[in-house]
Amino acid sequence: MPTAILGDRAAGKTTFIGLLYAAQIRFTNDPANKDVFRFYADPTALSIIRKLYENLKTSAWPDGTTKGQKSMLRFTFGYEKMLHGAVLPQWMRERDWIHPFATINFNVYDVAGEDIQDMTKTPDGVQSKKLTDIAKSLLESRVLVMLIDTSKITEDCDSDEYRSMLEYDGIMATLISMIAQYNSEKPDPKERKIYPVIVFTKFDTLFQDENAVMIKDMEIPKDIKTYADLNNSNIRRDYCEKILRNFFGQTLALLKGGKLMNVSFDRTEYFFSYVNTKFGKDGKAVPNQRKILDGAGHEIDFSYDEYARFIMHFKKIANEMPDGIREREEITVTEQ
Ligand SMILES: Nc1nc2c(ncn2[C@@H]2O[C@H](COP(=O)(O)OP(=O)(O)OP(=O)(O)O)[C@@H](O)[C@H]2O)c(=O)[nH]1
Ligand SMILES: [Mg+2]
Repeated sequence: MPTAILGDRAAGKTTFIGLLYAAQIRFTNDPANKDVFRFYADPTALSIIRKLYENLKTSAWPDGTTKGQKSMLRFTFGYEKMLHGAVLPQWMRERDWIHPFATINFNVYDVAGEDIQDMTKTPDGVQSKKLTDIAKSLLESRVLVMLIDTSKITEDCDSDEYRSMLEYDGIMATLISMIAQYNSEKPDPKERKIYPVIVFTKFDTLFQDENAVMIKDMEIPKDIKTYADLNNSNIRRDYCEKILRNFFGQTLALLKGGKLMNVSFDRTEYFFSYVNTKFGKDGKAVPNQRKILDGAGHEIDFSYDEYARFIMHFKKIANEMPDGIREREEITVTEQ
């Protein structure tokens, strides 16, 4: 399932991928999740992503992604398949599989914000043969992870930030439109299903900033004081749609309208991403680490629960449209 991570310059795309990897590790190794989830990362992905992980664990942000640079990171995610009341296909029954795993190939593209901006600037971008490799990979993606940098949301309509926020709203709307058009040409209706995901990044900056307009002006229910209050999925959806309605109206409208292109858009899911920061040697904010609860050592101080939720969202996709089914025993690792 090709997955594109879309976001403005410095919106936190590469950080998001690094944190997702940290969450994959923690989620897999958590004894409470025994056999719920496993992942495999190919060596090329590991050679890139382990650096990101090392950086975040040692208080460094990832390097900026340069224009034209495209990393494709390949993972396979495996999820224990629930069988209650399910009728197994004949071939699975013949093999006597009692613990099937649904697997999904999670191929994620990380590109520079600049390339994403450029893509949407070509009015004839979709029809023309001039599509860059990067644009093609993004348009082929079935899971669209759109990052919104919450630190850049502003109500000050005379500011430059306001203009760039509007511009980014337009970029996201254009991308959705391009993806709908591109996918509408595929003959198989199953291939035309798109799973949109919106991730609000740098969420730490929102709750720390007293001027965070969303909190004051959006009549957020008074009981929302911490991220934990957003765990309820209805509150979460209302809250996030409100942010979009107020600040990213074009994106929300196009997400709804995309369906008219004969492309099926799954319900948008929302997540929050943050890394808590501390002041580094040069006085700049760097990723913080915290002591592992009930253990030894340190871990990245980030919104792990949100990433665990994201991993479980992929379970839904894997169950709906698995790339493969494997017997659990086949991928059992020997515990040391
Ligand atoms: N406070 C805070 N800052 C963050 C967070 N995530 C990213 N940042 C900051 O945002 C900067 C950009 O993050 P990247 O992940 O490199 O962003 P990107 O979207 O990959 O950027 P390009 O590849 O250059 O388009 C980082 O260097 C950090 O300074 C976060 O969760 N909290
Ligand atoms: Mg980047």
